[in-house]
Amino acid sequence: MTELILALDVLTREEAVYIADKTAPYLDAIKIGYPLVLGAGMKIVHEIAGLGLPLIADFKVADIPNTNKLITEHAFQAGFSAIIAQGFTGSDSVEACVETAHDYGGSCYVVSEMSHPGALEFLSGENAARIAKMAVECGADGIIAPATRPERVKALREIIGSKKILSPGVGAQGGDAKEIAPLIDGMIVGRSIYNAEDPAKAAEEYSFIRR
Ligand code: O7M
Repeated sequence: MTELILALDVLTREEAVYIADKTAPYLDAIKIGYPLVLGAGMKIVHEIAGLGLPLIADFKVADIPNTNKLITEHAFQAGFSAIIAQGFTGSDSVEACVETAHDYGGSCYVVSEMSHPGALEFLSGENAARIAKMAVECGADGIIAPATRPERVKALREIIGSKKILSPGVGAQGGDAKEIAPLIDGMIVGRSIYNAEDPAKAAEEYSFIRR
């Protein structure tokens, strides 16, 4: 079974509450990041948490260890149950997020390789592999890897074993849900659900990955 994670990148409280409410029956978790938090404020986290789904903080935390710790504490106090950190900052920064997340009984995922074309300029191949290995050594719960490049997901799986892979890039970015689903633990989907005329129906169409 692969989990379906909605990337709730809408900009207002009203849209967020409407879409989260309609799609919740088809979801395993909701990912909230800068677009919504900057648009609606952190109080939206508490409101969406009321639906009872796990909330993943996509702040791609990428700072020195102390700042990473402060950001992670803030996220868990706001109601998130997982946080996403960048891995390129190095093991001490990643450890700060992992340890803080675990102190709160939550999870931490580390971005190893991104899904967009520009990701190939600096953070793919050998560097992505090194980040994935480091994420495992730091005790992270899993990594973020690109649904747009299934062959890279397979290569990163070899490195991380049974740790989780959460994977964005299907739909709007061109990744194929059927192809990527068997390779990953969680599929992150944004625009092809929240921009659909009927977001609930669009989310339901991904239900085959959850069986
Ligand atoms: O389905 P989309 O393209 O509308 O949305 C994808 C979501 O995944 C969106 O929230 C992106 O910020 C995020 N994402 C990527 O698209 N690519 C990545 O490499 C990494 C992420 C992500 O979630 O990182 C944690």
